[in-house]
Amino acid sequence: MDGRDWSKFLLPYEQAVEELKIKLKLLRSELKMREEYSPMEFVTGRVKRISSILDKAKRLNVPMDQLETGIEDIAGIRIMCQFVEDIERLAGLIKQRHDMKILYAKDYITNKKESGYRSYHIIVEYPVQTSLGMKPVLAEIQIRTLAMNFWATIEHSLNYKYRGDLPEDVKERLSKAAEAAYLLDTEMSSIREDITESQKLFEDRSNLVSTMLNEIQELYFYRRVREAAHFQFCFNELWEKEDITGLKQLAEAVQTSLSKAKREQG
Ligand code: 0O2
Ligand code: 0O2
Repeated sequence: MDGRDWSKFLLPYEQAVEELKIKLKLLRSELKMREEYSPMEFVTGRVKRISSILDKAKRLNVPMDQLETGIEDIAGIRIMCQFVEDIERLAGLIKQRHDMKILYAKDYITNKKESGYRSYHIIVEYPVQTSLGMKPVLAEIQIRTLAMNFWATIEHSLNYKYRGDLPEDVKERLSKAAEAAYLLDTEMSSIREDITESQKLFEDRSNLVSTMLNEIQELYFYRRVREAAHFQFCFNELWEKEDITGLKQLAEAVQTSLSKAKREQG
């Protein structure tokens, strides 16, 4: 092994992880405030342990003097999302930032790994400001759903336990669990669509009601008192019965009547 000072070597990576964590957590708060929903559940980060760096360098044949370019995840950030759709949104937001340079992305969601691993990785070059000047370091940002994270965490621990040599039956069970995690994500996405759909229906219904009630008021303004009173009566009845189709038809009738009144007036 070379005689490098590991603490000094890892310092800029530690700084990169801390800064990236803060920046992404701030993005999370900003989105929550602006949109009342954040596509980000939580953010974690770590600097790879020295033993893992050495293991990986050996596995990938990276010479010791090329660790900085040969190992891309010495600084690692992980963003967890609720829904698969959030991943694309976040990746887009990260790719348009100017405080890091996007090198490339690995989409293990469209192309899951043989192990069953799914996640979206973005490799970035992040400029760390040190006392010796600016130092660019590589960092890996992993974006995944909570289900993907659950699976990956368990699989990672099992691999550690069996030192990367998983018995066939464990592999098979992990593969089934990966399938279950995928189905869970799909199911949650469809529930999400239902939620969005019902929010939209609620919004449409609210708009329909407020527009119609304003138009009935306007009819009074045009002295169509009897008509307006009739529409108001129909509205009360349909509202009571929660008859949305009836309300839509009534809204059309109110609108026609109001247009006619406006035309006749002037
Ligand atoms: P909050 O508001 O508690 O969620 P730091 O002290 O900032 O250097 P940090 O960020 O605390 O380090 O440590 P780490 O390990 O990078 O990130 C842990 C963060 O992930 C913590 O959030 C945990 O609460 C959060 N976390 C871990 N597992 C889960 C989980 O299963 N669900 C949720 N919702 N959050 C989890 P923070 O940053 O302390 O903030
Ligand atoms: P850590 O820090 O222990 O998580 P490789 O494919 O490993 O030869 P590369 O090019 O870095 O090398 O690959 P990749 O696939 O982009 O992997 C980088 C990281 O993604 C890994 O880091 C894991 O965190 C995660 N990952 C990739 N494949 C799997 C998998 O099958 N299961 C799990 N649980 N995680 C995976 P490290 O180096 O393993 O380190």
